[in-house]
Amino acid sequence: MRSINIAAGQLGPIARNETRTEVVARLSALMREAQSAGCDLIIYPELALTTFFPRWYMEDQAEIDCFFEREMPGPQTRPLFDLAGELGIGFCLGYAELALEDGRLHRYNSSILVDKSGRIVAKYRKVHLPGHAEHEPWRKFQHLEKRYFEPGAGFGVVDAFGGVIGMAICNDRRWSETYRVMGLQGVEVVLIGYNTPVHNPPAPEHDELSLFHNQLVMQAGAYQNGTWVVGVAKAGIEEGVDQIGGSCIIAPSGEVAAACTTRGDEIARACCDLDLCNSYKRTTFNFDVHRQPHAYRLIVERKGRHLMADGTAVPSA
Ligand code: CDV
Repeated sequence: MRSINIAAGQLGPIARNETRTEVVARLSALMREAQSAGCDLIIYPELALTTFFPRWYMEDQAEIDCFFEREMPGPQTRPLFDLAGELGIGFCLGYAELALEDGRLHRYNSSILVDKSGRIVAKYRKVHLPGHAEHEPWRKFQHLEKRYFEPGAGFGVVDAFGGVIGMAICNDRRWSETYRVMGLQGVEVVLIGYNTPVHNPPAPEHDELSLFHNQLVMQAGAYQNGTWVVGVAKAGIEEGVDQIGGSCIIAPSGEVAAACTTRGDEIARACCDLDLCNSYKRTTFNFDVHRQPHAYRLIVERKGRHLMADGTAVPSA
């Protein structure tokens, strides 16, 4: 059997004044616990090294950049990589990335996959950046990801830990394309960190469904693509904002195999049988046999006209 023993490494709140060293100590404690439980890999949340700073409007770039990592590993994160190598356990870590590319600084909401020797084997930059770019004082708290980050380029997969692994971050999990693009590349485990407030300022009527929607999208993504999905929260009341927990590991059947029960630092673990993916990939969701890509080009009939996916008119036969 091909399997990966995976831990969802949920974090409770991180205060604004908590140092990287303090946070890395919390991540290390979870890593040790996961390794003693026999895990090969631990997944941490989105932006796991700091508080979720896009909840604040800031103009001072130096203040904003305090939440970003200029190198990975850097002096304060190196101990986590060293510990992974020492314990022989991999990890997936979300953080704010400051990158110098083409002679220009770029800021991304990123996650990396690190193997059991402490080496980075894949990086993902968040594609679906929710929220807004300007200060919206009517909100109880801001969600300024569109101000602080630029979007990443796509959803790749990597051969690692004996399987095909993909990453996504928070809002990405609500989009079926996220899973399908990776599903088309044969993904077997999708790793997702998130920070999701209970309260949704533009649509407060959704608040009581926050946890339900979280599970709904990840369970559907897993089942419809025959893949394991690991969703990991930064949970609890962080700087006055109540964030959902609900970290869980979902099987290719869509069933929850393991789940956290608190909103603090906690691991949930499951032995993920990768061969179980084939039971779905070779039957109900055998893409080569059953998908009809030609039919997906026609998306809507608007005002009596059929439109292509790009909004142009359907060419006449
Ligand atoms: N960090 C996120 O991407 N959060 C979004 C919300 C709620 C704005 C999410 O989809 O969970």
